[in-house]
Amino acid sequence: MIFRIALVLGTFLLIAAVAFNRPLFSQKGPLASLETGPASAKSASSEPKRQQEFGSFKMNVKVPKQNSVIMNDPAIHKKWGLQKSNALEAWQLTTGSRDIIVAIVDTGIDVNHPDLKNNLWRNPGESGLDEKGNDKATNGIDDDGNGYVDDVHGWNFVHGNHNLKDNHGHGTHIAGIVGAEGGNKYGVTGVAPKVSLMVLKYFDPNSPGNNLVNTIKAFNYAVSMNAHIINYSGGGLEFSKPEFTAVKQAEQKGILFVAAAGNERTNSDFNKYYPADYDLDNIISVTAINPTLRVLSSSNYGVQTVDIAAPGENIYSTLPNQSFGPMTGTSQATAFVSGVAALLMAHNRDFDAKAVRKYILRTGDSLQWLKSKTSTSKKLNVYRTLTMLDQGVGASGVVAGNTGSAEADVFSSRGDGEKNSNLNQLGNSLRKALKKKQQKKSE
Ligand SMILES: [Ca+2]
Ligand SMILES: [Ca+2]
Ligand SMILES: [Ca+2]
Repeated sequence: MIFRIALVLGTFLLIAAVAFNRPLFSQKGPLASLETGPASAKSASSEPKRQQEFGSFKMNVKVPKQNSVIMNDPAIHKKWGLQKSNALEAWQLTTGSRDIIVAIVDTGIDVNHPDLKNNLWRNPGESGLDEKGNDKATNGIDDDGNGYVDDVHGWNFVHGNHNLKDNHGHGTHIAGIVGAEGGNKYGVTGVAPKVSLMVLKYFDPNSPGNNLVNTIKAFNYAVSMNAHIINYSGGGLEFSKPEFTAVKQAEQKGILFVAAAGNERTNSDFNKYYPADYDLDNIISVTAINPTLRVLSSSNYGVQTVDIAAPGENIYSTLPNQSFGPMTGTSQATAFVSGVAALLMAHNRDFDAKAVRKYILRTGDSLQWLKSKTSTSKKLNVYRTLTMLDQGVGASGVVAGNTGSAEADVFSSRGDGEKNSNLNQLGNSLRKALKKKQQKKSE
């Protein structure tokens, strides 16, 4: 039996290691993860600490002036990852759309969290009133006939019901990075401030089962219910044919699959990690960087297998019971990329997985030291990804490709970057390819 467990660092690893004796963790041991710093230990600690974390930021609300016109969420300044990915500039172009569905395959989500509840996916077939005037979401009937009763926000594949409660915290944290509601004067904001989060619970720390089976069911659900993006931060060392098939079905439907590279601190080119390392065109494998843009020592890497780096250390996001706190790992980095993909798809509705993947991977910031860690040598840059689409003048009036000036106003976080002329060339070629595709479609 193969298990799949969410990749969270900190206390959870201890629990997982004790509870499952899973080869994945026993090989490297939980200590490796705890070494990544106090952030992870703090994040997964007891509830009061989380509340304290939330309280302290409430007393010290400082919203950078430049951001206030776009986002007014008080803790936004805690999110270094947003700054270093140039998300704030990107939001001048788009803040996302509720039409874009991101499936969060994880430990569930606190569906009552004030910073998440308005961005939850709503299954149209389980919404509204039935013939008797009862709410389809709670009438105990499988109104859309998809085999799941009252699956209005998603499904719990561990227990086979619609209770999406996150009794761990990981899933809620990931959901907030992807799409905590932006501009609601509360808490944080996700990379995609507006989005639809589909909640697919495959793992419950209190109910160990065959998590790979649950994983595959969740992927199949996301595919059949037309998610645009699947975010998955679990994984294992064993190739699984049925899992591969499920991700391939997503590929065939143009669904992007964003996968954590893993926290095994190994080279994935030699020690494969799945599903991140399946050879499919819709997968983006993500490793994690810290605020100085270095890959975490706990993160997997590989010049053939790992695609891009994104913020993953001490990431501040939503936690169950209306709380907030930091967590660390490639899970967090993965959620950043899913959020960017959601923005991109909202910005250009014709984009499928392949196009989104191409844009994200080509428009990141090149960093010398990522050459030995990723296939692209790049870290995520949300703004550049979006401005490549708007070659010319974007909604904000900023000339695309020339992102330097806009960034300098708020953050000076670019890497050594590519020359703008290269960016322009790339933009032209990508746009041509897109045009061709659109013409083909309309023929
Ligand atoms: Ca249903
Ligand atoms: Ca129903
Ligand atoms: Ca918010």
